[in-house]
Parts: sequence; C-alpha cells; structure tokens
Amino acid sequence: MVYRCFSQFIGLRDIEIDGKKYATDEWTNTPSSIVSSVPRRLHLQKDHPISITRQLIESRFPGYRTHNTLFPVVTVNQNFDSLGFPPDHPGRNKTDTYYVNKDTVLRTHTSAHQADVFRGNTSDGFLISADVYRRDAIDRSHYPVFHQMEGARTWDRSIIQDSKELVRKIWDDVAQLPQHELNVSDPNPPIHPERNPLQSKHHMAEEAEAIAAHLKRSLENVVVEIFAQAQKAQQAAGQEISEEPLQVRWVEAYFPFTSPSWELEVFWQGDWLEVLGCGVVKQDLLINAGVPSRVGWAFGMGLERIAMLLFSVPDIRLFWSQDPRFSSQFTSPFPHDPSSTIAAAAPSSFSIKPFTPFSKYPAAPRDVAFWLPSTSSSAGGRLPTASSVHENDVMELVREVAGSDVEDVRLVDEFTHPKTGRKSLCYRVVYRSLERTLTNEEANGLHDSIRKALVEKLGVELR
Ligand code: FA5
Ligand code: MG
Repeated sequence: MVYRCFSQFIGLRDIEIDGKKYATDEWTNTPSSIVSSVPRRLHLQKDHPISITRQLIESRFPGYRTHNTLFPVVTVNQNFDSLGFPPDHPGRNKTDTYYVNKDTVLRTHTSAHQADVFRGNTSDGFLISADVYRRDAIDRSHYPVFHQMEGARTWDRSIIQDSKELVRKIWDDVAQLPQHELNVSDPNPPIHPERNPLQSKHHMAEEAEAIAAHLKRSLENVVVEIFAQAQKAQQAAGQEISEEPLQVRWVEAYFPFTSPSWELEVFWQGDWLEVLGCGVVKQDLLINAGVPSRVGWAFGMGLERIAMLLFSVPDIRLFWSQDPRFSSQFTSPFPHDPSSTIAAAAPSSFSIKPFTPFSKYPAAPRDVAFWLPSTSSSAGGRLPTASSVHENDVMELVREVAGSDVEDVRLVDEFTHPKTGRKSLCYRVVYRSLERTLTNEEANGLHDSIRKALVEKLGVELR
C-alpha cells in the first residue's frame, strides 16, 4: 500500500485538541497544522471580518437562537449518520475528512449539529456559526479550515388545526419578510419529480412550496444586504465600484438531509461563486430528533465567501493573517458578543470599511511532474494506478510543507504512457507570501521539500 501519509500518527496514543485528549487509531489523519488552528475561532474574534460578517448575517434573522461555541470535534454519527449520509458517501473518506479516530472527526460542516439543536427544540429559528474542517483543494476561495453558518426555521404543525392553515401561516410569514428588488434567476420549478423531489410521504406540495419561498426570500435578503453594505463601503472609501448589477441565481442541488435542495450562486470577479446550500429539511431527521410535528428549512453558508464579497478581500488565506496590516483594518459596528445566544438587530446606522490591500508580493510558480506508483510490480503491468494517490493527499502534503506561503495548486498536465500504462501528473504550485517577498532560494527550498515529501510519503517517482 502506497498510502503512508499519516504513518507518523500510528503508535501515538493520544491527540490533544484544544485541551481535550482523544485516542488515535489507524483512521487518525489530522495533522498538527490543523489542530493548531482550532483555538483561533475567527467567527468570535473581536473585529475580525469573519466575526463581523457573522454578526451582519445574524442581524437579518432577528430573534433566532444563536449557537456559536459548539466544540469542533464531533462523532461520525453527528457529522454523517444523523444526516442520512449513506455508508459509502465519498464525504466519509479519509481523503476528504479529518478523522481524530474511527468514530470521531473534526466537523466538516455545521450541519453536524442540526439534529442535536432540533432535539433541544428551544426556538422556531436557530443559527449555528462555527469553524469547519475539510481536506480540500487549494486556491483563493478554498482553505482546509473555514467557517460556516447553519440556519434553520421550522413551524410546528401540532399547534395548527389543519394543513391548509399551516400553509397560510407560512405565506403570512413570507409576507412579513423584508422585500427586495433584486432580479434573481430561478428558472426551475421548486419541486421536480426526479431532480428535486417532494418528500411526498411527509409533505404536501403546497407546504414544501411555501417553505421554499420563505427560505429563498430569507437568503436573498442576506445577499442583498451584504452587497448593499459592500457597495456603500467601496463608495465611501473612494474605490471603484462595479457598474454591473448584482447577479444571483438559484441552482438545483442535492444533500442527503434536505429535499428539495438548492445552492445560491453570486457572480463575483468574473465567475459564479457558490455561497450556500439549503433545502426543505428531511422529515426523517426531525422525526429522529424527537420533533416529528415540525416542518421547515435549513441552509449552510460559507462565511469566508461572504466576507470576501463584503470586505473586498481577494484571498481566503488573508483571514488567517496575524499581520496588523490586515487585522487592524477592521472594526465591528456591533457589540462584541462571543457568548450571546440570540441574534441581535443591526445598529440603525453603521458602515463597513473595505479592505485596502497592502502591496501584493510576487508569485513564484514551480511545476512538479511525477509518475504515480504502479500497483503492479511486473514490468508490463497495466493495472490502473490513478487511485493510488488522491489529489487531496497532494494538496495536504503541499500545505504541510509550505503552509500559507502557497497560493494555488493545480493539475496542469496528465498522461498515460502508451507502452507501460503508467500515469504521469504535473502540478503547478504557486508560492506567494501575503506578508513579504519570497526569495528565489526560499521558493526553491519549499519546492525541493515538496518534491522529497511526494516521494517519501506518496511513493511517486519524480520525472
Ligand atoms: C454543506 O456543507 C451543507 N452542510 C450545506 C447545507 C446545510 C445544505 C443545510 C442544506 C441544508 P457545501 O459542502 O456545499 O454544503 O458547503 C456549503 C458552503 O460552504 C459552500 O457553499 C461554500 O460557501 C462553503 N465552502 C465549502 N467548501 C469550502 C472551502 N474549502 N473553503 C471555503 N468555503 C467553503
Ligand atoms: Mg456545495
């Protein structure tokens, strides 16, 4: 077996995460660089842009119960089983998820807490903000630690006489939501029998449609508010504001714990950026959580993605910077509220200041090409080799060596040798520090270490 990346953990008895000890086993794959970011909790740091973004979004859900200090180590059951993830779902793989041990993971999403909070049944609406962890690609909008906000709103059927009355109540609540004038592209019907099915065993179409309308309007209002604040900020700072109107679209999606489901995308810097996933909560989840009479919606959004729009932050790594040239630029218009349990309204008048980039240091791109290990030792072996190294293993190895001095990693070439059947990959690694110029020697040094680690840890042969 080629996959030896985490052999360093085997034989280690315990792993300590933010003061709590966990036994390790052959599933453990959480590196120390990840463990050391656990105490940062950017969403609760005073004046941090992720925290300001959280507060601003919370203010669009006044009265919702907030849960902002839930611990990031959860059970496999909380993260996957309780949400109906099938046993063979790729999200469960070691290549995608940081395991603490066989039964315990760093949460990959705030949805890990949905069932528990529903079970607590303390409010009609709740919001959960938290740090989440994923082995993922490296680029300016992906980072292995990021922050999500989960939101949910449910209605209790048991206190209402008949289902028509519930539908009317939900539409009344939709009418109470702020109106916006944004032209949102939403070409698909709310329910589609194959692509986006109604939970017909549990819901009437009219119920699901009313819930979907409340969900979509609530989230569109968030995006409208964020953009209005971002534009105001850019204008006040004398920055050039884009002529193009805000473009937003709903896309059909799939999650094991909602149906129907959608993603909301925003056009940003020339591309569609996915900012959230959402849907009508699977009734089985609510039944298993002991609240069978509740029906409603849930969403999960990436706080970094929203904060990048709000503050014009061009690179997701900047949020982790401890350089005062970054951190001193932001001031929250909201009171510092790390232990608050209720979403507060925004002050009647306030303003956001956009990020002013300090000089951008030069990029140092370097390529590395290698043969994937053969899975057969016989010379003419033609067994496929592609699965012996997962792309996320390459990503993590690069991150382990170069930390936040790497801006982007991407596959630029791949081919299979016609005779031997061996497969070769070429990755381009772009080195760039956010805080200073990397010298040629430094970039070469990092790159050499990465080349060595690829051979030692993934068993590849350099070309
Ligand atoms: C989820 O995590 C679902 N739990 C969302 C959900 C909640 C659906 C409730 C339905 C009901 P997804 O993997 O698409 O879905 O992530 C949600 C958002 O997190 C994305 O839209 C994106 O904004 C953000 N995100 C995902 N991966 C990263 C990453 N590596 N870096 C930064 N942000 C990310
Ligand atoms: Mg998604």
